[in-house]
Amino acid sequence: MAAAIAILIWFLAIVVVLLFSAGHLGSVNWNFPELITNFSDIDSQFYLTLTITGIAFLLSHLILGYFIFKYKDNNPLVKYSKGNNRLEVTYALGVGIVFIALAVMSQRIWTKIYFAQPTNPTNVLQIEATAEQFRWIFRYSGKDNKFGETLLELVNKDHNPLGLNQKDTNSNDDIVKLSELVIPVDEPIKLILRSHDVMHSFFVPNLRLKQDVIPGMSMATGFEANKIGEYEIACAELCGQGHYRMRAKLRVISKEDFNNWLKSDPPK
Ligand SMILES: [Cu+2]
Repeated sequence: MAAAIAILIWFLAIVVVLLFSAGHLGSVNWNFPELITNFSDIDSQFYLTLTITGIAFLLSHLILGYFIFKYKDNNPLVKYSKGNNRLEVTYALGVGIVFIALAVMSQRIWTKIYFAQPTNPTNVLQIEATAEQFRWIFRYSGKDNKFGETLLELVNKDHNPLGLNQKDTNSNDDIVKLSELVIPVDEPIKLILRSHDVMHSFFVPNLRLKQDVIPGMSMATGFEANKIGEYEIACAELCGQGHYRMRAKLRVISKEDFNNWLKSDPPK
């Protein structure tokens, strides 16, 4: 019986490792979705962590099976151990050093992403994304490159979802789009995130970008997409009963198409 358990543990550990390294089974894929930004550090950090924890997982299960096998049938060799301080400290230190090193490395990547964001508004396309239960509303500043005033009392779910003040000349040319974020390819984008109600999270798996949106705060995030196509935007914060349907489309188009798209869309 003990031998069967040992073999089962080895078998399961090896199967799990093989499945993870394959990254897919037939058409079911659990690899990352296609990367559409030049920033690939998150992927390499993820695979580094996965490889280290994978090796630890495989080794510990092989050793576990080995001991079950070795001490099967009440083997008289079994001795009671009262613990070994030196061994325990070595284990704890070893694991601690590996995990702290991984944490420091990922912290550096996070800092790099955070501080690499485009900050100079003159050469960066600024778009505002407002989250509300349960949709995303995107606003472009229009020709003047300035976001106009919004007033809470003017908010109307259907006709004026952001409460644009039409008396403000900066608001007149602002373009508001529901559930579709259109951006030009290979252009730095600064996204200003706001929320109308509760906490949401702006998540684009293909960009490896996830930023919480906090009501009462305006937070900026930056990115650049390098591949034309359509991608999914999701809300990654459980924000209510309709959370599952709070998704939008990210459409990356050529710069020329983008300029035409902006022109073709009359300001509201
Ligand atoms: Cu949400």
